[in-house]
Amino acid sequence: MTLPHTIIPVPAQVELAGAGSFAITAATRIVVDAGSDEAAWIGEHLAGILRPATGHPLPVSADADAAGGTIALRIDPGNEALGEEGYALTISPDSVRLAASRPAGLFRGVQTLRQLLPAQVESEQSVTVRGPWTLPAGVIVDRPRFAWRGAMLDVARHFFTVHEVKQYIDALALYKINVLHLHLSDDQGWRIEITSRPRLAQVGGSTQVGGGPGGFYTQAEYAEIVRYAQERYITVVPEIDMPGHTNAALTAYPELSCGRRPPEPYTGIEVGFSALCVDREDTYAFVDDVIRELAAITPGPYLHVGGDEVETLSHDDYARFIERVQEIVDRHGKRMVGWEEVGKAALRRTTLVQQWKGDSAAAAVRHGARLILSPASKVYLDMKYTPDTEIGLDWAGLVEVRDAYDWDPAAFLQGVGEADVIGVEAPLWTETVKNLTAAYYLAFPRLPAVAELGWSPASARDWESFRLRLAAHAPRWHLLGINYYRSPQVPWER
Ligand code: TNX
Repeated sequence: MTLPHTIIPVPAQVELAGAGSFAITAATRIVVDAGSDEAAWIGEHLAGILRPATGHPLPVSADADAAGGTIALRIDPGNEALGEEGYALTISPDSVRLAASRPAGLFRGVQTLRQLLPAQVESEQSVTVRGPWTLPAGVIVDRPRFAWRGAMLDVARHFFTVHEVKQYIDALALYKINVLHLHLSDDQGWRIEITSRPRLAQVGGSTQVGGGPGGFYTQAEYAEIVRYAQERYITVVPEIDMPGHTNAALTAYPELSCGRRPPEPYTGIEVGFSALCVDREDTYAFVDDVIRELAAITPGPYLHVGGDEVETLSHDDYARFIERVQEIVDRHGKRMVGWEEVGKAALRRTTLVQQWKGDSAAAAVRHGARLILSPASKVYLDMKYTPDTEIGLDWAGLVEVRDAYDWDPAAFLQGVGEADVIGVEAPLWTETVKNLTAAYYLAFPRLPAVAELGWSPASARDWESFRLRLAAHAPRWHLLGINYYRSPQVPWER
């Protein structure tokens, strides 16, 4: 079977007619709309991808007319049908035109263009011998099925540096993921500086699973991650997990614990034992300090407050706590996101509920909340692929590539349809994940599977086609330094 293309996620509409191709040569220019900083940045981003491997200069300029030999990037707000992130890519032998109604769509389209070129385009060295750098003539019109296509990285169990997070963001961008959920606090570590509560990072940040040194982001470093993600049209959603998963915070401020358990640094991987003292007013002053500072440094509309796995509180105490936190998040101008347990509380219609283990999230839908689907048995990237996988957990089962790919978010939960689902997200919990190499091994190839699940129309998705396209991405990952699991379900190319 020869594939017409190997694009992941598969576009909504593709017509590659076979009528010739456009060659990127020493004379090719990139032209962008005059007066648009974002288009100029996206043009430079494209040039930055193409220049090293092709060795061509590829100047970016704001010329009005796109003559022959140009790749034109155009933002046309009139093109409403393309929505926030859609794009239309038209390739003919003498020019390439990429049009979108919003800059985010242009950026997504650039990733498609990138994937239409040979994998060697990802090389950092000129490999002109691998040319010609041709794009097949045709038309691609594409837009996402779901608005939320997320990846979560747990930087609490093991700390990841700013540089490592940026590398993960680069991998997300290639697959049109648009949300990076950062799990910033847990029993084993607190990872964000809160200036009004300095001990959180200083004391709570000094541990991690296995006893390593931990670490935290200063607010400036966090802002740097947010900016890097924003440049790739990825929204950062920070999570401070509460009222459970708070042992690290309690080691910093023991008075918040009601003396429930003497807070000692924790470097194991059990869950469910810690909780903030929900009936003390001090606790809400603490929550307000944290949420206020986090809201101020987070341009995106969402703050995730966790809410999972609290085994030490009554149903009512838990629900009251979540309702007060929801009010605080609202007061600081953000929308709350919580793990499915928050459905025990009275939720606002603007709140998002993240399903992960069961069907309790379906109840939240009846109250008007929308769901992010992250079923552990399908998309938890920390689950082992097979019994032999050297890292990862298996409490939700083994998750091979096909398991991650072959399901439909709009048919997964009883009573939860397409309109109730804002999208899908693939969490990577890091109890067993010490570094980026290990993170990539678990994320690839399941993350591209989830990316396609979230972006592509159900009618365009097909396991047989996906596994062949996936196979063609391996050479790209080799050049990008992305480690991956060579699943026997995929006929990998060298
Ligand atoms: C469950 S998923 C958790 C996490 C663990 C994960 C390990 C969720 C909301 N809570 O605390 O890291 O399982 O797979």
